[in-house]
Amino acid sequence: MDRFQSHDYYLMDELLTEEQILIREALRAYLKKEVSPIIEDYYERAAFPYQIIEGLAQYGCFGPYIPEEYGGPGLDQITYGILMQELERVDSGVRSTASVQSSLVMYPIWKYGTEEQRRKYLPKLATGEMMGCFGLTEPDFGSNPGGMLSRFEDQGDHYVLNGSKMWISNAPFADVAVVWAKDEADRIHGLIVEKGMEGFSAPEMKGKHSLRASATGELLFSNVKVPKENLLPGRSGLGAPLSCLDSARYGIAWGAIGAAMDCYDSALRYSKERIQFDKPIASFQLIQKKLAEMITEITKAQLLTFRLGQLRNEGRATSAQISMAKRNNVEMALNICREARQIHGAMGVSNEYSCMRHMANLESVVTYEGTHDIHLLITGMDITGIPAFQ
Ligand code: TGC
Ligand code: FAD
Repeated sequence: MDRFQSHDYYLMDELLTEEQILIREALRAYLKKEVSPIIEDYYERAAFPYQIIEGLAQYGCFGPYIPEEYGGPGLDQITYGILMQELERVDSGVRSTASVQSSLVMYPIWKYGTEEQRRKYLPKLATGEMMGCFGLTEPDFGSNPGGMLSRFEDQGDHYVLNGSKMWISNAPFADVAVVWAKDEADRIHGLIVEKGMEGFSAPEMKGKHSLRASATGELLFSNVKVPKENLLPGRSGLGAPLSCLDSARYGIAWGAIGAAMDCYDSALRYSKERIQFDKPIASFQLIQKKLAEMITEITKAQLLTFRLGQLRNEGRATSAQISMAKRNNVEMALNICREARQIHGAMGVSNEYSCMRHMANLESVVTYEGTHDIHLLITGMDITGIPAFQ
């Protein structure tokens, strides 16, 4: 049973609107009823729970900030963050599916697509009738996507795409892939590749110890004919995919707090119930130190992220500010999962509690969307003006 209770130490809810709280409570109730009871089983079987797609769409998790004219709910950035936090409180893989659909598929089509592309894809992506994935990473180019080898050539009335991507969330079941590849002039562009195009396949990658309830795959392109109308014309260069990452990384900054809150809540409850040496373990100073530090770190992350949300709403958040929040919050969440796992003793390694699953999931989150160290270097570059990537 999902016994989660929210902890709001600095009364952050007072900063939210009534609508934001209603949206959060509705999603939380849905997740507690339909997703929490099944997530451990899907995680163990390394299967994606397709049946939740409809519910996630219904509660606004696919493209929360996409305007209503394109089928989205037209919500603000703080509500988008709150939704990601609720999803990741249950499982980072569930949040991943929504992050990719929203920020890495709908966002580039909305921002850089033609009006025809927006009308063709966005409404179906918002309802989950169509699912998408985002192909940037290649076998030899992860942190350095600018070196990518995937290419497309102009063949008159269409393009021909060749190359491969790996570690792509949602790839095995995606109907559309937003794929980043270079043209003959070495300039990076986004292309919308559809399932069923000849020469395109998306085999599943198996054997993950992390994010097991999320499907990950490769994208393989062998002379794939892509219609010219599938190019995203609005922006080219590495800045185009990186700007989509800004939106997804912002969602992760909120999401990671959700995983941390779940672990803290579980550890607090367990420590009051578990008796050792004739006392609840919560009465020992060492346990209190862990719990006190956890709620302090969660509260700091909540404040950082709320302010970032205000800046995003005003269009003033910088990429470097987003990097700082993603890096800080994911590390904070990982540390809290580890401490919470210890408070649960041996029970912490069992699937009766969520700490170990959250911890394993966050090992992917700390690497994808820019590794922990890449985000540190982004902050370093921002404050010194000197890039130290190479
Ligand atoms: P650099 O020369 O610094 O920049 C190239 C151009 O991009 C611009 N730019 C950005 N634009 C928008 N947003 C950002 N965040 C931007 N960062 C840079 C920059 O101004 C420049 O523009 P221009 O006009 O001068 O050309 O590029 P670099 O090659 O030195 O690389 C910089 C670095 C290392 C920071 C960047 O490559 C990077 O962020 N690497 C990490 C790669 C990454 O995050 N991959 C994520 C793949 S997708 C994923 O993981 C999804 S997981 C999904 C899930 O399941 O949730
Ligand atoms: P590398 O870039 O090879 O890095 C290896 C190590 O070297 C890291 O510790 C890194 O910090 C360090 N390093 C690299 N360069 C430097 C440097 N200049 N200075 C100091 N240290 C450095 N990608 C997508 O495109 N779409 C997706 O949907 C997607 N989903 C993913 C899902 C999962 C579960 C995972 C695990 C990954 C996913 N990724 C996706 C890929 C992810 O973005 C990459 O794994 C990530 O960007 C890091 O690339 P890499 O794994 O090749 O590591």
